[in-house]
Amino acid sequence: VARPPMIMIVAALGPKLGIGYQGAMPWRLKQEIKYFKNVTTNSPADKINAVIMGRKTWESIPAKFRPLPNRLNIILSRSYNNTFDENQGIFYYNDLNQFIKDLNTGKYELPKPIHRFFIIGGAQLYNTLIDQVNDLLITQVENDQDCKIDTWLDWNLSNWNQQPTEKLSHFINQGDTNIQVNNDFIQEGDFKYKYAYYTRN
Ligand code: FOL
Repeated sequence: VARPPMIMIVAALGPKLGIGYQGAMPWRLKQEIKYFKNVTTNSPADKINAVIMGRKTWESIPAKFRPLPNRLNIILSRSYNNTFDENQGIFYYNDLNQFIKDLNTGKYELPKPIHRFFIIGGAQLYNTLIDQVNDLLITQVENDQDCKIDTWLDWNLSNWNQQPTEKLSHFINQGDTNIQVNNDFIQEGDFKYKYAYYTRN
């Protein structure tokens, strides 16, 4: 039976739920972004994932990396008119639920059905859409030096549970990939981080 695609959040979070500084991320973590790429791309062979982002996050992605390849890209902004750029494979929508409705009513002929929706930021989207998801793929970033942050999330994670690493591994390795994860900190420059998986209780 066909199941509706799962919607989840993927984010890298610093101390006190800090996520940004001056319109960009407060850190540049090469291995971590590879993890992001793997996790958001990986799907069973007959399906494709979708990434959903706000307009400012889209603009923060280096031009040479966007649209994020091998994923459907959905950009949200109040000023968009719910259109699809077929050549680039980019959807411009002003409402995520309208996009899901248009998918369900067969408005678009997709190359493959959608496996998972990943909400990839930024702060505005994370804060408003957390109520619509049951799974969070969180990279918990700590910094040795003090790093500047001017954007924090307003999440209350008290009703969420961190899952064991085996569950994270099972969750992200759905296709034929074998993304290695464990509970250890990874060090990159001045930062260290670990990968986590939260679900609602
Ligand atoms: N979640 C996590 N865990 N880490 C992130 O870096 C992250 N970033 C965003 C949202 N959630 C995240 C939003 N910002 C790219 C750049 C910025 C960005 C998201 C993605 C990007 O260029 N990604 C490429 C890979 C680039 C590379 O190899 O350096 C991609 O194909 O995904």
